[in-house]
Amino acid sequence: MISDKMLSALNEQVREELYSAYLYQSMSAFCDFKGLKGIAHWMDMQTKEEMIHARKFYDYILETSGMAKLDTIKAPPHKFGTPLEIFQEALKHEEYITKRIYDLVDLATELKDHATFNMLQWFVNEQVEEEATASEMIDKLNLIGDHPGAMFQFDKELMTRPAPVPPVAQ
Ligand code: OFO
Repeated sequence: MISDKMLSALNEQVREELYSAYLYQSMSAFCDFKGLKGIAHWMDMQTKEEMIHARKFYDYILETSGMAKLDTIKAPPHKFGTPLEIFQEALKHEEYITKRIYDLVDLATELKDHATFNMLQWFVNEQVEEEATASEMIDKLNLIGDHPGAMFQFDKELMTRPAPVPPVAQ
């Protein structure tokens, strides 16, 4: 049985992950509108990945006999800047999520909740990957600069991102 304090923090994280999905979907819509179909597709796949994150927390709450409480999700921004600025915003968001995951790990440690601590290790590793991916895109876009041909190629490459595969239940 999970403590009320941990349960409430995990429910809050479900909402944060759903907001992440909402944010990336909004970035996708903006990029699609601007004709950047590859980045739009990449953001679409990222949205699916965030839904998997939300589901993983949700399933864990149910598994521990907790009550999953879905709360209001705030509206994401609808206008973004250049592709470089979009990925910079994505990185900033991922750094925020990493901090939240670390806070959850700290709480699990404080409460001696070993099961939740173990579950969270998947997210600790996942956040390393999430930040690295956004950083890699920023590096590429810095190299591209305002070269339209290179941007066209970059956008085309992002079209190849496959759909994420949900992790096997632990
Ligand atoms: Fe992007 O990692 Fe979840 O929120």
